[in-house]
Amino acid sequence: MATVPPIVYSFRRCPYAMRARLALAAAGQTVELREVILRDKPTAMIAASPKATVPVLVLPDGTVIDESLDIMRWALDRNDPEGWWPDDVGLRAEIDALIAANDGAFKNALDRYKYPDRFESETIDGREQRDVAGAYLVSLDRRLGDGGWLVGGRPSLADYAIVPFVRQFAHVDRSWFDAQSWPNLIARLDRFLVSERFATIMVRHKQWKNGDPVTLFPGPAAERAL
Ligand SMILES: N[C@@H](CCC(=O)N[C@@H](CS)C(=O)NCC(=O)O)C(=O)O
Repeated sequence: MATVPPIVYSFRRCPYAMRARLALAAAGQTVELREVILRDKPTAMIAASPKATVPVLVLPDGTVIDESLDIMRWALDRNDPEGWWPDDVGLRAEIDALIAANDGAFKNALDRYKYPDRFESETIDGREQRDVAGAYLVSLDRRLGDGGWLVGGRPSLADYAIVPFVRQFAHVDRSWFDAQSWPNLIARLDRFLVSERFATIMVRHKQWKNGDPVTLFPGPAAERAL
């Protein structure tokens, strides 16, 4: 009997949804992908998770996981063939600290650098925010100098939880980003952008509507070609 896959409400360009799809792909976890347009969220998604942010994972037993990092951890707990979550407690602590800094101060500055108009109650100096975010990126660059990965000299949860946000930052002004002295970070981002994994998670899907046929993610290999 065919098993029903978990459902993921996702938005292609959302860095939180991207990191969840990265972990699902690494884990080889097939899900039903429902592409969301943020200004027109499906009722079924809001019913599952009233806070109404993407990504949202709904398991066949009705369990809802609506934080991107929790979805990554859920996928890796089930299957972690690339060893993204190491056994070493010290490495785990480093990974957690890097992600916390990304999701906290870095994302805060990134939003203000990228969308200064959205923060009407604050006086935003875009350059100042860019520099706050830049200090974190310099620290990432130093870490990447040691073999191209953030923690322990090999791919980990940290790399894939963070790189979608580095991409978002870089795309605000790619020529400025490329002119900075963070060569390891630029190289890391470029390797990610040409990777098969990135192509897998960035396949375009039309907005999901109730009653649509099921779209499975990751899809067939041919569909992933850029
Ligand atoms: N802490 C959440 C944040 C998710 C989040 O903020 N996603 C954005 C899109 S990138 C969102 O859904 N915003 C709601 C909206 O714009 O209506 C997570 O890690 O999953």
